[in-house]
Amino acid sequence: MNKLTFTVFIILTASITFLTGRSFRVQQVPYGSKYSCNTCHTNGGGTPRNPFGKDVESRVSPGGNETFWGPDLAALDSDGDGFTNGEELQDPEGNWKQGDPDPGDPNLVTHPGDPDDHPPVVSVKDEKNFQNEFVLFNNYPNPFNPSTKISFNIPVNSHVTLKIYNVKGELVKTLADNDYTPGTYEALWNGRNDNGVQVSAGIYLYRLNANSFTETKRMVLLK
Ligand SMILES: [Ca+2]
Ligand SMILES: [Ca+2]
Repeated sequence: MNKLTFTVFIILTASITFLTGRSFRVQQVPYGSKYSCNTCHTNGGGTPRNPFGKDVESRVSPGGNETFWGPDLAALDSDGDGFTNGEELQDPEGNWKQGDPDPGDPNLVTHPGDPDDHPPVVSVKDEKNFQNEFVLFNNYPNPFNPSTKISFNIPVNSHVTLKIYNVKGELVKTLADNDYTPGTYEALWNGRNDNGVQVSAGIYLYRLNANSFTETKRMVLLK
């Protein structure tokens, strides 16, 4: 084999390895094709693997035919933002299988490899809890670590703010500041402030303002 043939052989081998390596991985996580390697890499294909990409990579065996996605990978919080990989990819239980339609709402899909990107306030169909009045529900779980869910109900179109304060009354995090149609909504708080910094353990207050309705409740972030 002369030098040129050898060089072409190496390039071809590397390309095939690269392409197959990328494609089989992204097809085995929900929304893999939509976001391609952006769910596995810090800044798109070719850049270093992010924490989620490393967790996926740890499941690669020779041949790469194993199923990556499942309840155990969905239950991990690879990027440490307080939301599980399943919550970020709209498949909390990790039930999605290769070949299924992508789960959940594409607009709500967030990035399991990026601690600054996580699920926003979502509308939840909750016939049992829906009431024809403003309600701020107790957060769950409480006490909590690392994350908790805060739900509210609004009976009419409302401008809603949902904010978290420390016991000194200082604003820690704005979870919602938007117009919402009647319904029940759920926000997740991951114990980080508006700058993405993990806050210390202790008592926090969450306040809902919706039109003229205001209510404040307490919750406890554990160490
Ligand atoms: Ca996460
Ligand atoms: Ca994330």
